[in-house]
Amino acid sequence: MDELTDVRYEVEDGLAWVTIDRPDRMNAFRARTVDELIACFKRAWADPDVGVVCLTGAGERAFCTGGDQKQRAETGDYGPSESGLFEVEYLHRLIREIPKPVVAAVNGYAIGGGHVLHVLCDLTIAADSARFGQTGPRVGSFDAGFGTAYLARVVGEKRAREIWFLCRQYDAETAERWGLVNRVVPLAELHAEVRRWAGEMLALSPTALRFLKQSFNAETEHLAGTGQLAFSGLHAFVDSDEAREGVAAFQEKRAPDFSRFRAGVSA
Ligand code: S0N
Repeated sequence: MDELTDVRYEVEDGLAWVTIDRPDRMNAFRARTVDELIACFKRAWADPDVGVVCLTGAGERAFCTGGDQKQRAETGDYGPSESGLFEVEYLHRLIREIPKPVVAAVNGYAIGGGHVLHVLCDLTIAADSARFGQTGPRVGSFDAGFGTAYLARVVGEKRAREIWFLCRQYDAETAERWGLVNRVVPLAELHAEVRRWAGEMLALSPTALRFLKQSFNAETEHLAGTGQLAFSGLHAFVDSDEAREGVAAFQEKRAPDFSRFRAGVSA
């Protein structure tokens, strides 16, 4: 990928900053954004000058608000991509597999697919203004792979189910109390705090960190199979009238009405 339009990539003293740069869409991702994020993570993986990667969002309002719902309302998908595939599942794999620590710097809303991205990062440092939550059941989507099962590892089953079943938003203090973030700082100090944490990791053995990351991942690697199943289900679900009601409601700025979909088809 030669030209970056949706993401910025900067390397600063061993730390690669990967910044989703779509503030007019609250840093929501379209297919091109995902392609660019993948290219940036691969670049950081290959670069021997990079020891730590930070994923963040441009501006002060949002880290990432998930899939671009306006694009989805316009075209029924997330727009064109290099391969023809919407590769968000591969992006999830890459955040886990890059053998260097990945820090999420959550500078605002981490919502929907954007929340899943920070959950998958090794560490999360949040601004005190950050807000966290899942919205899939409101807008006609779900991430029933790492987005649910790994989240439950992080915050516990009850809280993970609450996050998905109620689609509430949580403030940074709650997220820290729940173990969803490692540290909360004032927004103005977020960059410096990430720099400090990166500096400590950059002073350590990269090979030891690589083995440690892989050993942490090994415990939950089986969830990749669940994730594949879940994405297959999601691809079928997003074409349904039920999912379309969620997209239309978001676009029309009204509450969705899912009442007609309540009847089950089987036990
Ligand atoms: C972030 C929220 C809570 C902010 O609320 P607030 O402060 O009241 O601001 P708003 O006025 O709502 O927003 C300001 C402007 O930003 C636009 N905007 C916000 N989020 C998005 C978005 N995700 N996509 C596009 N535009 C967005 C608003 O529309 C508004 O614009 P204007 O000023 O023009 O009206 C609130 O905005 C919110 O709840 N946002 C939606 C969050 C959301 O539901 N995200 C999507 C969740 N789902 C996913 O991410 C799953 C996608 C996926 O991973 C997938 C994977 C594989 C296969 C398929 C899928 C799939 O879903 O299809």
